Amino acid sequence: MRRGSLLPFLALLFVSACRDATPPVLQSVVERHVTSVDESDTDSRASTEAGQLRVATFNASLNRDKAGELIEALSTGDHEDIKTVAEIIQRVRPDVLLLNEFDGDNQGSPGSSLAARLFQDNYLSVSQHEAEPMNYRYVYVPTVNTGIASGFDLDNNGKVVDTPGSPSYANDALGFGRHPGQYGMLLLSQYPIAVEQIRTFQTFLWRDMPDARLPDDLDTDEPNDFYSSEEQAVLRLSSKNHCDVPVRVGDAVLHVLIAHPTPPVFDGPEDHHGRRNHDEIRLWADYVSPDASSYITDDAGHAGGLGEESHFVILGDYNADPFDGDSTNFAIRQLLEHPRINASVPPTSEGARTHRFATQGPGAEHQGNPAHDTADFSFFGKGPGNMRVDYVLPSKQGLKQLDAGVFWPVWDDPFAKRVAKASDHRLVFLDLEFIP
Ligand SMILES: [Ca+2]
Ligand SMILES: [Ca+2]
Ligand SMILES: [Ca+2]
Ligand SMILES: [Ca+2]
Repeated sequence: MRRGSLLPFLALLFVSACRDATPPVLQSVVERHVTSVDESDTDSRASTEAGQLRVATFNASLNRDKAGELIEALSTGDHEDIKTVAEIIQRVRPDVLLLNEFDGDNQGSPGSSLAARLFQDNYLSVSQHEAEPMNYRYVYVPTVNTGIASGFDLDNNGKVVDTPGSPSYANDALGFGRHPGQYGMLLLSQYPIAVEQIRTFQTFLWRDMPDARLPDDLDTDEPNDFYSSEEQAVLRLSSKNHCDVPVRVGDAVLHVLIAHPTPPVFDGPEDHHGRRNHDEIRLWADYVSPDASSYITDDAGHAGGLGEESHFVILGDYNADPFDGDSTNFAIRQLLEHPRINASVPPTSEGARTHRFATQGPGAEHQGNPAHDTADFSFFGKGPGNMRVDYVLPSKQGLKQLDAGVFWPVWDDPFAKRVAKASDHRLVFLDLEFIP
């Protein structure tokens, strides 16, 4: 958020009471769960060593259908699935971590939330199964479009639903959510967040993207008219928010680009979710392209994207697999094949590679390498199959990828069943080094 904005997204640092003084430990445990972590490197990795950092994304499935429910679960410190989420984080120990599907609330300090504080104090700060506690010094919780009433019948079911709580309300909201803040985002960092330079793109309208793939009502001659012109005047592109959060690592600045595009499913032949997912991903592809970003306007009214010299990492659940699933035109390839993005070595796990449905049942028709999958969508044999949907994508500029992995234990690992119960997604991490 830039200075001078009138919009209510003011971000302030949330500094936790105590600094994490413990060195990264338990690497041997991490190595049991991931395949691509090089031993010598992880042994020498120190989270605060100049120039190196571990960056991760994790859809932790900490969303609840009623406002206040997550706060309730976080208040006790003894919720089993949340303890598992905290343990995963304590074992991987990312320096910068995005959590997707972490419900937001307006009961915390600006730029944070009560849920974020309770998660830190009651779960991350507490040793889970003897893992070392983790104290993140810096927090950013953006406001999100999910669960904000649009005032229109966006799902065309004949009713404008503006009372929170129901799926019909969620479908008419600016982003799918039964209450404001559902499926929100939480960014945690050991490095200072340059709060004054945060840029958010929550209010950017879909129709303001050149050649937007606005869906079409196939029964009319008019093109791209699934949403009326009145609806297009309020319909935001981002289903949650897109945020450029600069993090200071020594003398360098790392632009952490966070988002969570809508799933490309639950729609009809007009493909309205698929098209939105595609264009939400495109926003970042354009944002890191100096010759394509001039149309992008942030919530403070400033236009343009990142310059060629910027260091960035794109984080989040993008709900799109490069080879399988329902995404429109394999939308994630806009990022994976982008000339400024280094996607050369996908994170892998032994757990995904050896998953029961990796290559049979739901996975039988998949084209993608099952070892690259990051989410368990096999649903005991009845789902679309495991997918690669969660990404940590660094810029080629200024960053070298050292190691990468997906925290997906093999099934006979004692931790595997708890991990599978806590979330359908797995944590994805990359170790990065700043290079001249
Ligand atoms: Ca409706
Ligand atoms: Ca409508
Ligand atoms: Ca039409
Ligand atoms: Ca797959």
